[in-house]
Amino acid sequence: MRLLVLLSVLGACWAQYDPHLRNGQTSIVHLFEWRWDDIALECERYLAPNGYGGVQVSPPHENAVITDPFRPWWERYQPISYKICSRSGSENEFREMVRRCNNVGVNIYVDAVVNHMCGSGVSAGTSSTCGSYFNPGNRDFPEVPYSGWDFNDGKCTTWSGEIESYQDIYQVRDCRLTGLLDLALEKDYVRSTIADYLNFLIAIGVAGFRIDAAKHMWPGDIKAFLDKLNNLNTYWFPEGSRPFIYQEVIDLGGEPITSSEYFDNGRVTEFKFGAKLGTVIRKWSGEKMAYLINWGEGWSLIRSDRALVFVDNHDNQRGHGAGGDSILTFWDARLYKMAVGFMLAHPYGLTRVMSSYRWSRYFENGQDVNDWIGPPNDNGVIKRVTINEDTTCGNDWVCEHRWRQIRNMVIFRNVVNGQDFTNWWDNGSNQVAFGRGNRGFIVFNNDDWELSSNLQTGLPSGTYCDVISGDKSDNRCTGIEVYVGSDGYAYFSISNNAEDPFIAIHVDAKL
Ligand code: QV4
Ligand code: CA
Repeated sequence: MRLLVLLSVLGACWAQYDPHLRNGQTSIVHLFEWRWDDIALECERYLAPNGYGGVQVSPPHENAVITDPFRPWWERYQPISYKICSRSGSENEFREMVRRCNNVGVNIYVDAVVNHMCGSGVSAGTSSTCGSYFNPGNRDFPEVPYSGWDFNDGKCTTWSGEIESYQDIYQVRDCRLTGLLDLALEKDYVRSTIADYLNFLIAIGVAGFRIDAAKHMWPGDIKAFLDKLNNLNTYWFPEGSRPFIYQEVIDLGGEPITSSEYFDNGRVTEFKFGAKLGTVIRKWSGEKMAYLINWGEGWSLIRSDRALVFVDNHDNQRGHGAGGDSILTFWDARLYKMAVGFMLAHPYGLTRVMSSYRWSRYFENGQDVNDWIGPPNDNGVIKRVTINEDTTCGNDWVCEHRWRQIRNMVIFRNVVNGQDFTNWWDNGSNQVAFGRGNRGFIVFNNDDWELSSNLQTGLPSGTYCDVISGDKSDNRCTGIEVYVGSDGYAYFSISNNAEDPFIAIHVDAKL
């Protein structure tokens, strides 16, 4: 009996850190701005068959409709009610998406925007994705309802009412982030209203939440509404499953607010991951891949079991939020695939793959003035995700998650799940290799000359298909073949001019 109690306590203490991935999946994908009907299709036709464990969806609540500039992606971060009604679809379409994705073992995580409502400068009226009336001027959001009592106006100490310094922890929490009306989360009414919204989503079947702008809420206030959340829907999840929580906290150091303040609530986004890895892969500031031998906590990243990691996200791929110029994105495709490959092969953190849309960047003084451009659309209606013959996406959807190199590394991570980081090798520069126990091995050449080495892979002998240059199909390799001898050694030759200068092999891609 004592053991059962211990196990149940252990289970509980893992609760909010556990994404509830099923069938051994290890990654989630952010289908940024996708419509609910397209996500349902993608779960069934692509994500489940290729080992993706879940989808982070764009905010599903009703938001302000911004027409100047025309329908920017960021209008969705300006809630005006918690009705499930947005450019991605209606409540019924949202329900259908959750049902179909859950039924094929792909979880849905909702981007919860609960620190604020819309911008203080937005005009009153019914210009909203569901036509609800709202009046920011007098803090009137009747569809929730929220009124003046529910905002932080009186509490903020800056004359502008906005955050003016990130060195002041009170401003960061109690003032408006870029003019967004800041909710009074110390009030039980506000906490309960937020919990009602999230519980509504939990009842539908979602598996957890990204907590937007978590840095702008007191950790204790977040805990207060999380404690009001129900367990997950037992139609899909085991009895007693707690919602998975990952909080958006940008902590690159240098500010009084730190990620660890939020660890009790759940995982935290680790923005240092993409910023530092981008610097290494770009070989800036004297960084080189040989230094990655102690990647993870060794590079002062947060504890792996509290980290949600990514190479880029929807903000910093377009210069918003944090990470700066070192962030690699789909625009830097060759280096980006190496960075995502490294992220997925390395044991650190819970991994999130970004899936974007293309927009017409236009730089003035180094700044993309088109950073606001929203998803591909026909006069505001988000375009369907069309799938080409070669399995890529049309209609300007980038679908990084469908790139062979990335899709195959998501599978690689599943195959090596639980295996130790082993057999590190480097040439003292930018040629490195490492294994995951006896189930996978990866080699990178980011130097300006050929890699030609015999390396200890730790793998059983046999012929392996490189899953970067091709696939294993009908028991043959469509790309490079690698022969591992009985001593575990294999010869690797990687030209620095290769389309993708890295090779990855694993036991499920062995002939
Ligand atoms: C402007 C002025 C304000 C003025 C206000 C009046 O800047 O001074 O008071 O008008 O209304 C958009 C506009 C911004 C505008 C604001 C409010 O860009 O100019 O303010 O709306 O009208 C996204 C975008 C923001 C966008 C916001 C709301 O990045 O540009 O603001 O959505 O539409 C910090 C935080 C971090 C945050 C990151 C961007 O610590 O939490 O900044 N990241 C998350 C999301 C992000 C989102 C928000 C938070 C807000 O990932 O996408 O911001 O929900 O680092
Ligand atoms: Ca706040």
